[in-house]
Amino acid sequence: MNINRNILTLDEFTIQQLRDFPAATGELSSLLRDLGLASKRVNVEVNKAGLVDILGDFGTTNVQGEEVKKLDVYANNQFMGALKHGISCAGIGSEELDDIVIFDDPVSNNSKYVCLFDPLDGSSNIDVNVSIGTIFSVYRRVSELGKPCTKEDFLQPGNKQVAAGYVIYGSSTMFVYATKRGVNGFTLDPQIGEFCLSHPDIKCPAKGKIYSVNHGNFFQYEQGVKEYITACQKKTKADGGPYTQRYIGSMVSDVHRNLIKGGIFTYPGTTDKPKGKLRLLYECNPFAFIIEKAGGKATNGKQRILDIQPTELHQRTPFFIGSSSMMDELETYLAANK
Ligand code: P6P
Repeated sequence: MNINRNILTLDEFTIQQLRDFPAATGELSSLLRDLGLASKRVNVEVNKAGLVDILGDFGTTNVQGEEVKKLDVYANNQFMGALKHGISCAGIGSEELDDIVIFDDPVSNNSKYVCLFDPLDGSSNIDVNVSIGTIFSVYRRVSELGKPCTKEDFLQPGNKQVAAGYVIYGSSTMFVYATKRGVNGFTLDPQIGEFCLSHPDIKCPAKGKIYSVNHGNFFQYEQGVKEYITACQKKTKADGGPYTQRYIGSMVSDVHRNLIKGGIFTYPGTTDKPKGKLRLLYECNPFAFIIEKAGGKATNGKQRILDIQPTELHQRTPFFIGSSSMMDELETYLAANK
């Protein structure tokens, strides 16, 4: 029987991974499907945000001290709810919540994984219809199965992640995730309501011509960063340029573009904010895991992001991520100005 199933859905793909790895229990596949379901629910609201009174401030501020938009709260609750009602997650950490949420029920306490997420990154762009995204990170627990998960489960270095990914709510909605076996992208087909494999085995080009930086902070950057940015501006055809500067102000969009086309994204520390703005656990670690599985690099300017030992749930880090050759060139400027 000739079954034309050349376009795999996310669910079919994750289940196929089980076929290829019989030792797998299916818990990770189940967790990824839970995240996919929550993403579809958030996508519906993001796509109609301008039509219903879901815009505007929720009247509170989150742990980051930022205005909380209603969609942030909705997205947070969708991802937390999907994971709590699943069978694979013992607890979560979220940008929107001060502390971890330990699910602490018999099924969850026997679940192997914990998940960290930024439910709606770039939410300040919601009101102006700029692409936004969800970012997630999955760890195998280090705490004892059968008991509630603990803070230590969430404070593992990024090199211990078992999966990481993001959803980009853009001109189309994509679910991109990485495991040790590589990076795969799925585009939502609204006609069937399924994420379909559209970008198999994503690799980040070793070279690129796009650099992403907030030039408004230029004079607050360290010397090596300023010199690298200036070098990007001076690139000619003879040395792999000219480069283009692209900065959307929505990290998921900027990093996704650079992952596909090649490029470098930077959110350096500044004199005002030496640790930068971006969060290690649920923004930088997941993207660092993804980019490395795709052949790129990610550092804090001094060390590999994935080797940083976290100490706090919401800690920030300077962040540089992208094509390997561009990251190598950046590192020469940073090293020359230590
Ligand atoms: P700035 C969005 O608020 C965000 O967290 C990232 O998605 C984005 O890359 C960054 O902040 C933009 O920050 O300071 O350049 O506006």
